[in-house]
Amino acid sequence: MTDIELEKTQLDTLIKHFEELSLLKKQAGETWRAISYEKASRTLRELTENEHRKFNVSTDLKGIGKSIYQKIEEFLQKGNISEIKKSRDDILLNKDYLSIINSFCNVWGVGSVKAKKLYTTGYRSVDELQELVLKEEKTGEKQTFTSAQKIGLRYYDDFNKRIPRAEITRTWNRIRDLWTLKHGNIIARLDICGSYRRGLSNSGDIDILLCYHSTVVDSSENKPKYRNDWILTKLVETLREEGIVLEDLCLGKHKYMGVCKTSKHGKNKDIGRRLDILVIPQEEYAFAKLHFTGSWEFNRCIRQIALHQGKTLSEHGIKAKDTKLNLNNNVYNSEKDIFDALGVSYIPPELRNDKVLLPYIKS
Ligand code: DCP
Ligand code: MG
Ligand code: MN
Repeated sequence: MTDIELEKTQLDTLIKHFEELSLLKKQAGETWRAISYEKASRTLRELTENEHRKFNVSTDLKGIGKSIYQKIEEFLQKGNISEIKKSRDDILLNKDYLSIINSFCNVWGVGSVKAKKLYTTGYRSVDELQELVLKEEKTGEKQTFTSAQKIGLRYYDDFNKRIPRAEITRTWNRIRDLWTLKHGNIIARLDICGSYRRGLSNSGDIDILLCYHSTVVDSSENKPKYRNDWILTKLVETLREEGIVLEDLCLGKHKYMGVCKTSKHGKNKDIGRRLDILVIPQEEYAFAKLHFTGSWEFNRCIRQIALHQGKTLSEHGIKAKDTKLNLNNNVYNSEKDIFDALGVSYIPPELRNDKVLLPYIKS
């Protein structure tokens, strides 16, 4: 290998190049490469202090191995290092890739596996996916999407619009009145949870939680007459008849997810809104209410506090961590009962953010 002798200005440019390479590799998540370019640039900077700027690959310079040496040679021959352009392009490509995958995952019902598959097939925008659905429906070709995903695509823009608080209140009053009119007062407890209950001025969806009077008994069978799934099915049926529910995304025994229309008039009358309804057994109600009020980060913290005390907290109840024994034997009627059991003073919904429980976690 020939000796390399560098002018001061060349050395300065090279240092800049290796610094940039280090940064690019860091951005690409290639930590080790980033460190090795950083080392090289540091060594070259030290070299500027020396009289001798001559070295070759066998010179024992810290951080300058064969691959760095080759890049220096390339720089001296061509005036640039091709790896820099390649790394810049990679980063740009990766950025596009991530933002496309993100937008696909933002379609209701599309997860990361499906999103990646769509990308690999060549789709690059939600618009293209929407066109694909239309084409497949027209030609009767094989279907790329489930029926829920198709709804997700049809309402893509709508689902990304926040729902004003007053619109949720109004919708809920309508739902409650309709239900009472048809089925009487069999619902024992009911709350709008999620961000609405936390006091936000607008929400991503409408989260309704309810439970029925478990004391209502069918005299012929001596069993609770109104089972969860019966209530849920009936409620959704009523809402569909009234033109409030537009589409179903999924209907389980306890949980319904769908699309509803909240306004008959006004500028929002044509927007499809996401509706979640949960029907919970009365003894689990307080736990479900705490969970579905959130926030997500608050839930994570309060579960961590329970874990430190050897308990696992979920939307169904509280258990001993090791024996898995149910600790719900005392009756937990309200959220306050759960806070009390964990030794945490009651925190109102408006304050249930990611930070409010930190003092309890540190101690
Ligand atoms: N939740 C949770 N973990 C999940 C999903 C939900 O802890 N994987 C809880 C916390 C949420 C609550 O359920 O606050 C309601 O879920 P939403 O997705 O409706 O979230 P928010 O209502 O908080 O926000 P948004 O206004 O976006 O609907
Ligand atoms: Mg919500
Ligand atoms: Mn929800």
